[in-house]
Amino acid sequence: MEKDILKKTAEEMVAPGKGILAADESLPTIEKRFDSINIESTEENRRAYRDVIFTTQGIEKFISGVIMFDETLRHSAGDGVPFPKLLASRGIIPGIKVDMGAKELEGSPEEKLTIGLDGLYERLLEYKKLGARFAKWRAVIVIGEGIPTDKAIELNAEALAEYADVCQKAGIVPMIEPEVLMDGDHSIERDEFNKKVLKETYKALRDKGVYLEGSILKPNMVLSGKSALKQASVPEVAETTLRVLQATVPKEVTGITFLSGGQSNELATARLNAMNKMGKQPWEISFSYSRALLGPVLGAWQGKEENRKVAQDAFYKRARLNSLARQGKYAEEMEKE
Ligand code: 5MM
Repeated sequence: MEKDILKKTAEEMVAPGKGILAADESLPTIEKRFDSINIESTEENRRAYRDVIFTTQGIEKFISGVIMFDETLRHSAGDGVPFPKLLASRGIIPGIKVDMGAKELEGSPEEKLTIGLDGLYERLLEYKKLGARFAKWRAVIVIGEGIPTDKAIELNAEALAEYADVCQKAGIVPMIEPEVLMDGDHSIERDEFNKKVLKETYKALRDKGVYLEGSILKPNMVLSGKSALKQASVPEVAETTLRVLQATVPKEVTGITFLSGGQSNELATARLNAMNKMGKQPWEISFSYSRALLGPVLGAWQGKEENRKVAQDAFYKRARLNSLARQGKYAEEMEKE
């Protein structure tokens, strides 16, 4: 295992003031996003959308890496330069989503188990040739009546550990994403599932001998359920999330980059800012947002080339504000600028 390279890449991914863009929507997900603006999910529309995003001038000041879907890693910008090459030439690290989706868990139909371990090593070697230096795998944990079960938590943790180990053997940094969904009406005080998921994940990673310094954690923030009547305040979310992470995430881990998970753009930014204002942590605290960075881009673009500039301005704005939040320097008034 090339530990130095893994550690250096992980550090670059959470370099000061920078975070990750998750542009790795799978085919069904991008179709849903495109449906919301009434455009068809053709291969060219998907390429054109990523072209608008990746060619935004100046984003390299805020974005350290981009997670792509298999198809996107093979696409090129309008001028023929492959996306991974274009990004790398601007100092942005190309990354790839390597899981093959979350499928129904046998014996517990409301729960999910992420698949994609078959042939993973070979796929990683190909992705590496195409320019990828880190790889993401998302496990999905659902809170509900009698769930999550221990089985769902353990099987997903084992799969995450297996994938992370294979990544490191291929010289690729694993970006480990155990997402506890925010769906439901539970109170933020019910943070026991978040703790359990992270505890089991790190137990499995340690058992496998995964080199934690050469890895990144991509967790959810600990929140009140989306439909809970009482929503926790920004400081409550920041405090609870950090408390859960401090109790479960080893200090050797290089960085924590949150997913946005359906939070509004502004809240995802404000909560990240609040955490970064709470003093130094053992790991860097940053972002790896998809919807909270790209929601406004999609709305501005509308599938039309003439909207390229406004769409890029929308992306630049969210990337800049999250970069500030990643340093604890964001303020709500900046939204109006
Ligand atoms: C872009 O969404 C990612 C892939 O999801 P599918 O495999 O279901 O298409 C997802 O893993 C994403 O990278 C993270 O969840 C972060 O996205 P959000 O929108 O939660 O910030």
